[in-house]
Amino acid sequence: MRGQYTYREIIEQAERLRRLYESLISMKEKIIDFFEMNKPKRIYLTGCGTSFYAALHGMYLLKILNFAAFAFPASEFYFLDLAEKSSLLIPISRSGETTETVWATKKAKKQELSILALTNNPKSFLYENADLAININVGEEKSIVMTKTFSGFIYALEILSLILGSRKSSQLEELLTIAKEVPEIVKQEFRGNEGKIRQLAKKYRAQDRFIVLGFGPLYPVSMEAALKIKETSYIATESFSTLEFRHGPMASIDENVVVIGLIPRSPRFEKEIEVLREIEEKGGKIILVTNEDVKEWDVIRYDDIHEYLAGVPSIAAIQLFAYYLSIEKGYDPDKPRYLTKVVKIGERK
Ligand code: F1P
Repeated sequence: MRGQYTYREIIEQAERLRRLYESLISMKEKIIDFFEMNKPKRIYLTGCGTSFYAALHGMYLLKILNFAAFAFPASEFYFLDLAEKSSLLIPISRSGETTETVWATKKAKKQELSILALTNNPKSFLYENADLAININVGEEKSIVMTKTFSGFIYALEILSLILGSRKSSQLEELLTIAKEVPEIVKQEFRGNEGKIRQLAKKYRAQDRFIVLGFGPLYPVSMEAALKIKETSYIATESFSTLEFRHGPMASIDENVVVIGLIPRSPRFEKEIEVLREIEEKGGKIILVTNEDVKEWDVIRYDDIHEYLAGVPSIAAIQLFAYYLSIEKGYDPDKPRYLTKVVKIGERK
């Protein structure tokens, strides 16, 4: 059956993330000790494709908590020689074997950076060569497209950053406890919205332009959402940081565009919603993914959670939308054309 793996992997993420939370909490002291021992001046995060978007999400989270964090695609980290002494590298990879991520990690090791790897493969280069390796262990992903693994990576980075932050702040310690609610929120989100998401995919099956908007840590999540639609439905989907949309892209809006806003409750909620209103005035169609009670537009709503933890419920909705859109269009989301599970390119010395 077309898309059977992708579908199962999207839906089972709630259960997998529950286990991931418990496993990271059981590593709390080990993670704190690792940072205390290494005391990195800077934290670099890297990866390719979907895993790079997870790295960017992690950069926003860490920067918000006042860590000096930077994210680059693994190819850039490697070729532009971006490693610096006394830093930490967090390479992220589902396979743990992607060539550029391996190159970046090897180079960083040579330059004596410490390595904290995030992977879903404990039998990989990354896992075996890291100073501290975290197996997100969300189960094998048979689909070529990454769904539950991306959710696992961003959830792990949310928990990891809050573990580090909780040393200094009781508010962050509280948020770390609240993070436990994310898997249940995703479960309820699917329960309450799957029918609507399917309808939306039907409604927009002939659409040839989508745009996804997200702010801060949700900007890379909007990139990943756009990538999911591209990979599974072959539609050239763009993404922008929400308030950036007025600075040029607005000129391209007409009635043939669907704009998906990933906009959780936050102190800037109204400011972000205004962008969607302006898009609608110009003829654009709107889908809103939010935990707020909004009556206008097609809304995919999830239960309330702090915006710091809104990444997983936001992407989960679009993973399911991309799956149904692909099926509606007669494609197989398990095996998108031209893609392979792991990109391996000729070895460099
Ligand atoms: C990275 C990646 C995937 C993408 C594709 C090719 O893989 O770019 O994000 O979906 O299948 O590889 P990895 O380093 O996370 O294994």
